[in-house]
Amino acid sequence: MPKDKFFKVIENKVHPGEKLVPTHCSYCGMQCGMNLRVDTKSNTIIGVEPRYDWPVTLGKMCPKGVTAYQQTNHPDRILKPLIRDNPALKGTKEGFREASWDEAYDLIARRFKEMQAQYGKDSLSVFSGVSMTNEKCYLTGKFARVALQTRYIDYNGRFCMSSAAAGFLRTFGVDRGSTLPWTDLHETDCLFIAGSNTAECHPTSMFRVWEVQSRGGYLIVADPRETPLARRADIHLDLRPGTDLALANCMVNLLIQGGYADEDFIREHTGGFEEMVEVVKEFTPEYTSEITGVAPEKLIRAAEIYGKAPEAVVLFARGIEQQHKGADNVSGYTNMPLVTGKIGRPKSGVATFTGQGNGQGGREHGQKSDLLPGYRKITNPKHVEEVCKVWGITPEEMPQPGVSAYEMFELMEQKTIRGLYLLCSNPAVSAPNLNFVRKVLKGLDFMVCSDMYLSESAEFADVVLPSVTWSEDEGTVTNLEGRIIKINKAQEPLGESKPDWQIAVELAERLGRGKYFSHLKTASDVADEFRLASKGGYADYYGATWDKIEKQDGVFWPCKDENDPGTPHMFLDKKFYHPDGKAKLCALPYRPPAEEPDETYPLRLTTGRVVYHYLSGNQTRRIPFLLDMCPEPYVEVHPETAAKYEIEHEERVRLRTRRGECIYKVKITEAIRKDTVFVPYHFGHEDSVNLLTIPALDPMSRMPEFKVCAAEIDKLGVERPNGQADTAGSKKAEKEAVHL
Ligand SMILES: Nc1nc2c(c(=O)[nH]1)N[C@H]1C(S)=C(S)[C@@H](COP(=O)(O)OP(=O)(O)OC[C@H]3O[C@@H](n4cnc5c(=O)[nH]c(N)nc54)[C@H](O)[C@@H]3O)O[C@H]1N2
Ligand SMILES: Nc1nc2c(c(=O)[nH]1)N[C@H]1C(S)=C(S)[C@@H](COP(=O)(O)OP(=O)(O)OC[C@H]3O[C@@H](n4cnc5c(=O)[nH]c(N)nc54)[C@H](O)[C@@H]3O)O[C@H]1N2
Ligand code: SF4
Ligand SMILES: [Mo]
Repeated sequence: MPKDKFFKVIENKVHPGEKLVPTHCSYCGMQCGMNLRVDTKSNTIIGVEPRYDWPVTLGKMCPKGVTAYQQTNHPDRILKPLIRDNPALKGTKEGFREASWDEAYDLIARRFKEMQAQYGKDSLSVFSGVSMTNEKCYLTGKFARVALQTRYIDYNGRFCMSSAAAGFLRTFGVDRGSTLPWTDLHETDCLFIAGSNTAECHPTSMFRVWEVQSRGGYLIVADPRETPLARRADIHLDLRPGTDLALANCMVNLLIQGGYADEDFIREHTGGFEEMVEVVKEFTPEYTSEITGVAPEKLIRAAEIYGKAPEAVVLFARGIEQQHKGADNVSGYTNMPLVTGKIGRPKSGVATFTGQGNGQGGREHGQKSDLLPGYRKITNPKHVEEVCKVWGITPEEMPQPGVSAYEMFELMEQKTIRGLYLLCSNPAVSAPNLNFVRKVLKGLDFMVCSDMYLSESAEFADVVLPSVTWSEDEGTVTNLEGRIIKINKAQEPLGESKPDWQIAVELAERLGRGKYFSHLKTASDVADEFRLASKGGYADYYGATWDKIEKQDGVFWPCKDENDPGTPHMFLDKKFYHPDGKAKLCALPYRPPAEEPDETYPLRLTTGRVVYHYLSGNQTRRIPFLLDMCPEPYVEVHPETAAKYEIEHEERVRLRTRRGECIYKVKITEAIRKDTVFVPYHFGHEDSVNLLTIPALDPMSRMPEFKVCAAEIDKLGVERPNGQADTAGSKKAEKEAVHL
């Protein structure tokens, strides 16, 4: 890849007694380049330096990145397997004892075999995550299908990227999160960003955003909150949560009305235009303003800016995707570049901000209930046959498709699923409707959790297995551009912790399925089999060898063989992946959120992130600097709304929905709509906002509607609507007094 204008050669200084191990951050999809500083005497990680030579992030990191190294030798690491003999203590931190790997494996194998003998193969389930390398994600899928022989596997990307995936698949026939490399972004003329808190969630993209404006280009932001990104925008479309589809349809309508449609492109490279026009034509600025609450003039101006820009990129993130019409929102916004022909060339296109470090690769290779490696479908006999050849099983042995992440919890309640192997995810904090999810986790016959720290979910486990951190293993991940990059090992695993691929191999042996796994002795062995398994799928990684990744600063998929340099820009030949080679313009009638405000619950609750914490917070709440900066959750309330409720800044209030209630400190801010409140979701136990969220699932992507439900605020100390006296606030105060 050519280097861009920001690239400067700055040599990293290596201090005596140290070496630098080039790698990438453990957290978000930006995958900033970093060098871990390793003390050569003790061979331990002691710090971090930015990697100025990494072309995507050029030495930039955020507060999480600069402290990420503190995870590795953290005193909270689990150093040996833990077993809990007394199931009555499930749901607490109590009752665990340290055990040997042999004892843990024997217990797991015995219980898994007993359960499958009694209730069938599908009584076991796997729930995984994508903070793992491609190799681990791949092997987790194989472990479920070949070692456990169960249909029930799904993963935390279902709560993250599944709407983007479903929307892109429908529109393009392929799901690569970005059609262009990030090194193009600052050279475009207009960024249209919807539902992304970029400055806090992908902070190292911001220098490219600012560069667009410095060059005279435009920034349009659609978000109910005035985030740091929205504050700098030329136009802030401050819509009501859950109304994006109306806004997207309006943009497309105005682009067509304004004469910005590219008729040749539409005719030659898309299908569905007429049907789409039938739907979008209703979305006049006035009608759309009624639904979204955004002033008509702003809508008109936004469409004009996007329409006039010679090059433009549409970007979005979970704000539009975590809705029960998330996939429609994705296809709706993706209609914009398709109608205007601003796609399939450098500096123009569409991208989603991939969330987790390996949110892209982790969804392509078989952790999803219906997918096999290389983005193959488990329902397609040809695909199944291709993968069976690599795995050495027969197509009859391949399990059927399972169900999505939240639906697995529903099957646990029904006792269809009785056992769980959980790795790399913390659903006791991050799943919606937690009163239900925690109850079903507690009710499982047997649960194993692999994590490097005792997470809130591990508290429900019978056996906890100590995994390594990202810095103690090697492999590849795929960043938000679709660029496959290399994570390097900087330190030997702490204590007796092991990488998840090794745990899968050893456990498969105990389950009597060793012959399918025992040849995998190193991470690189897994990589070789993984590349082969992806070969011929459309997410083809076969040519992305570790050597090539190092030489080329990463390899963009698809990369079919050793001579293929990979594919930084998608659709340069204007060929989309549907059988007719065309992209689909989608006709998407508007529908409101699953739960609209009413008299009892008059506010819209939306949830999301802050810069200092990562996801369930199980990693970042252990880092002193990050916890100091953001020690607890809060609820953002507009000053006028606060006045109406007679509540003050920093006062504790009860926030409740039809599913539960939480006590939060109030943060009064002008940066939110009057009809909306916001809570960051990174906190556990009684502080988890997911006690309140609604499990309304998108019919296509099965994504829960984390971004909108109806809520009400109660002032504490006043009588509750049901007439009972209020005690929750004083309990919290008591707890605080003890802390002090
Ligand atoms: N600091 C930090 N960075 C992270 C993460 C983290 O936990 N912390 N997690 C990573 C992961 S896995 C992910 S998925 C990404 C998430 O990255 P983002 O999607 O950017 O983060 P969120 O805070 O979930 O939501 C983004 C924005 O959506 C807005 N929003 C809420 N409802 C709506 C709506 O109905 N419509 C629109 N248009 N906007 C709405 C919110 O106000 C918020 O500003 O971040 C990644 N980066
Ligand atoms: N209300 C609300 N809820 C949300 C969201 C929201 O915006 N609002 N966002 C959703 C999104 S986008 C996401 S991505 C999910 C994320 O939800 P989770 O999957 O719960 O996210 P993490 O906190 O990353 O959980 C990963 C766990 O695995 C551990 N871990 C890290 N690396 C490894 C490894 O290599 N091996 C093993 N075995 N363990 C490891 C970590 O310590 C941590 O406990 O949350 C979703 N939930
Ligand atoms: S922006 Fe993301 S990848 Fe970069 S340092 Fe921060 S958390 Fe890590
Ligand atoms: Mo995510």
